[in-house]
Amino acid sequence: ATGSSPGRGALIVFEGCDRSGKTTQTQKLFDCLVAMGRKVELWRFPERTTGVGKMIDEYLKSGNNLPDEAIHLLFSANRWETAPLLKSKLAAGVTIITDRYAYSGVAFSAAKGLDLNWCKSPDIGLPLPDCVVFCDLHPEKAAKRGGFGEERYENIDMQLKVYHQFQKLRQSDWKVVDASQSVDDMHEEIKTLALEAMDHCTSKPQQRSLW
Ligand code: 2DT
Repeated sequence: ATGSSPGRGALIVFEGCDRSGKTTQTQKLFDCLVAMGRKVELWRFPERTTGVGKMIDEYLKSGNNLPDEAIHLLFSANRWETAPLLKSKLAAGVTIITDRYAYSGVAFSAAKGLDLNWCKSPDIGLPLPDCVVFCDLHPEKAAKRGGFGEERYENIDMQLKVYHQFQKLRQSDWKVVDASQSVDDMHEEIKTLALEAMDHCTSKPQQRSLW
């Protein structure tokens, strides 16, 4: 035995507006890390398969009309219900890549007019990401990629407001990646960032929390 502990996994969060390539890039990063033999899982928020997640899914498909505050708290609860598993995976050395996290939670609700600090409060105490990759694509450009989908929020007015809120939330340590470049170039940039974050976790054993 080498005697060295494997260290904790990294929490790598992807954020950005719709059609900025988050889903493509999270999948590519996941496949690449698996091929490198790393312990890694691909997550997403909302996680629509849980009880809370099913309510969120219904809301997004406009099946129910909850007040903005109520749906905000459900999105947060959806993170909290999976947080124990998330924490234990990270502690066991599994790197978690996630397609959206609490920043989407705040950006979307604040875009609807809710107070930013109110929006942040229910997520206080969730695991702090080790790396936030912001897939930066202006919604006007995103719209040219073939239009938005059918779900609630998937329209240009909302996306512009969300983009603006993301700018407010953006912190100096965010990794802002130009999402107008090619899929492969973007992947190479992200791969480097992810590997750096994973290395860093060995020297930062303590998992910190939001915000
Ligand atoms: P997807 O299109 O990525 O499945 O997201 N959203 C997401 C919120 O309003 N609050 C949140 O906390 C999260 C995680 C963003 C579905 C939509 O849900 C929005 C788009």
